Amino acid sequence: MTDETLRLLKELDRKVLWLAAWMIHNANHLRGNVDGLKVGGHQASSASLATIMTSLYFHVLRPEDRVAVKPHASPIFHAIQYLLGRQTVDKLRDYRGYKGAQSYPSRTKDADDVDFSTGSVGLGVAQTLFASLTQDYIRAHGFGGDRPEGRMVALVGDAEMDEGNVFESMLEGWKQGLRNCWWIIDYNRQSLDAVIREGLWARYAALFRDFGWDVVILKYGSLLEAAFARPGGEALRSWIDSCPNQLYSALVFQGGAAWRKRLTDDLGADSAVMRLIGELSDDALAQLMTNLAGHDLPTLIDAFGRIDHDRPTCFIAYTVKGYGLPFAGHKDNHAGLMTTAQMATFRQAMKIRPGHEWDRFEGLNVRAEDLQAFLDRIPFAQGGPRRYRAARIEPPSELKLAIQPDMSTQQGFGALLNELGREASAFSDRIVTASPDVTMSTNLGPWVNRRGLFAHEAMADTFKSERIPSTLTWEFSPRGQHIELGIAEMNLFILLAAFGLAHSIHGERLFPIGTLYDPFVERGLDALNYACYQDARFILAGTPSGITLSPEGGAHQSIATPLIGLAQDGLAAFEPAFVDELAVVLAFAFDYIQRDGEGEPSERTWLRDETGGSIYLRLSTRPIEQPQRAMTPELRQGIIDGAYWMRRPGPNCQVVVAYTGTVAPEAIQAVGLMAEDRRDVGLLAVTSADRLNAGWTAASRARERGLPHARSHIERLLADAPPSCALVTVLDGHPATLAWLGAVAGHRTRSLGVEHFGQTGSIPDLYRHYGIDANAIVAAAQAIAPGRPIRHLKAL
Ligand SMILES: Cc1ncc(C[n+]2csc(CCOP(=O)(O)OP(=O)(O)O)c2C)c(N)n1
Ligand SMILES: [Mg+2]
Repeated sequence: MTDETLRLLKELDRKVLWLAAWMIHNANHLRGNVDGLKVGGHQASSASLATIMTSLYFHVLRPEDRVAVKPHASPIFHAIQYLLGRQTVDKLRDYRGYKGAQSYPSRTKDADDVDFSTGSVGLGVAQTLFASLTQDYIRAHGFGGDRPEGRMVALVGDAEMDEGNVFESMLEGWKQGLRNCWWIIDYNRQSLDAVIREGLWARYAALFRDFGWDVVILKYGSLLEAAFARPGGEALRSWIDSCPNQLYSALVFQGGAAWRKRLTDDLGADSAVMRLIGELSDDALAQLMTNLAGHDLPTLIDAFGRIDHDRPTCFIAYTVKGYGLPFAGHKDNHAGLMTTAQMATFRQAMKIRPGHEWDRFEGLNVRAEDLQAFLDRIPFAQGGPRRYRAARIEPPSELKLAIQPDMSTQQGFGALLNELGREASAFSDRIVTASPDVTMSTNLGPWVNRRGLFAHEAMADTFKSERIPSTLTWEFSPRGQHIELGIAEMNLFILLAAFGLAHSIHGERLFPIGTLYDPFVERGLDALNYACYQDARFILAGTPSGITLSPEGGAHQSIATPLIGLAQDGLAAFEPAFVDELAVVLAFAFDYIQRDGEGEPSERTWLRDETGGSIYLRLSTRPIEQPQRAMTPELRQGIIDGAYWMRRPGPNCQVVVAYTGTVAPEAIQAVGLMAEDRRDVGLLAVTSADRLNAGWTAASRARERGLPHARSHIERLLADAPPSCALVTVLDGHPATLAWLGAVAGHRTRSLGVEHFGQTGSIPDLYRHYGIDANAIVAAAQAIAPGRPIRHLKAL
């Protein structure tokens, strides 16, 4: 690096710090005074990463690299993009406001090319690891062409390292032969609440080395290193090395005079040290003592430049939280905001004239043309758009399958994938499956037997070569299409986020399918939410589910997941009862996850189907009798839209039973039992409470906004049921999932489902115990649809 480059980078470093601080100040003190928008901190957290990010974006990063920025360094990220001409001043002015630059970097909501969203700490870190795996997968399958390999970089807060998912991902990275991944830990020794424990860096270093990472410790900057080389320097170094984090932070906050007093108290007898610090003014002494590597451009650039291998690398970079700002080092500085008076002093130091706060080159000791020419030349700015678009890959319009008389949806799912694995096609070659140690027990076995497991290096199945009979071939190769994961469900969801963004981040479309036991959706829920927030595209199968998994035991039952399916944005949830429905839904899913239109909601369903999203299938291991029927276009459409009449209610209908999923036999049986005593009973098959609800909500809103004819699918269906009839809903899940159906057309409603769980037993035992069997459905109908006693209702 030339002196001129260093000079320009130093200017940029100051500028980035200024802009970030001003954005926050503007949002809080200026705009906040007008619109009452009081914001939290971020100034201190941002300042601690300013120099590291300056060195990366303006010098080290190449166009193919991708970065997850620590959530609270969002202002620094936006300031850098602004200087690069990739962010508008209006968005900076509206930082944290409506449609302004986001508080935490967001792929979907920010306009300045965020690579990975962050916010829920720990997830973005792991995402870089799985993005690197995605990159390797794409190359190994020969999809990526000759696109250069990028490094997947995470800027990690030291307190983020407390999140278990970070360690879970490291273990997985080790198993998968992780490459091209850099994690830079912002070791400011402060979390949100306090100063962290002593010596954590050594724990981290040992851990990373154990997992095969290169570890680079960046402790002191060039000023301190130069001082250490002078007489008295060694004593100074050992004093800092043994200085507790709390004391160091306190002295940083107190400044030069406090440093001098403390050093004189401790090292006063050492005349060389006293001479060394005696030469310095208080300000210069404070500058020296806080010259940690994370704030020293030459040290950082040298360290990053030395990495000449593709092994995963962890940099532990010592920093000061709030560096360069008045509350630097103070343990309470997380939400710290500079006062107007402090800002005025800072402005002066930065040479910013009032009214010119947002000017890109204001206050710099360099000519605007020179800086612009430099910015135009930096490696990061040389590539084209950072977001790719991958062409749509035509999925089969129909998935064919020989349906047996009795089948479970989980069996059907395995069989459908088996069919897809049978023949190579441009489509099926892009499917990639993953499962956290439940590949077999979620029925992915036949698919894996056909397509094999993915690994950098081929590895044979010894059981096979030893001719030991086994139903599963466990053979790894770079062409394999299944990724074996350890049990950690968070890893599954972060993997789905990474593979599900392959079209946008790596320019290659993949169809990721993840399977897990349904209750463990909750184990990975934040990561699932994170994947959806980034608009990753994948298919998730939760199976088995509910209390229907019966003897598997109470600990494995899932009650709340249908509500998760209903509420999770970006995820269309289906719970088919029959395998022919599942085949329709899966074919739709392969299309839906590729959509990225912007259009208006459909006039037919009021669903925002053009935008697409991910798909969640809640499946079951319970074999049930399959209907013998032809798949008509109308039935197909109903399944996709979320419901269809299994038995249309007659004009004098007194009761409608609406069911979801594997309790179909109970619902069908209940309708039969009531037939003699209630007229024209209707049976509504609900394949997606989520899509029905979304359409209904959107159509209601459309009417309120002046489109009186807007009608959703469920409104049209329930128009067939007379207002006087009663509605009984039932599913193996929380009853609230379908309870809202009563509000659609004002039907009296009783909702059956599972609110308490934990009991082991057979399916009949449990359905009776929790009140979702045929008898319970009939009893509910009798209670809310008065009439003569229903003869077949057994005394409960
Ligand atoms: C999962 C999650 N839990 C809690 C928070 C709230 N939170 C935001 S930042 C933070 C800690 C910040 O410490 P660190 O990562 O060291 O960053 P620093 O502020 O020191 O730069 C916490 C607890 C969060 N964003 N995400
Ligand atoms: Mg910290």
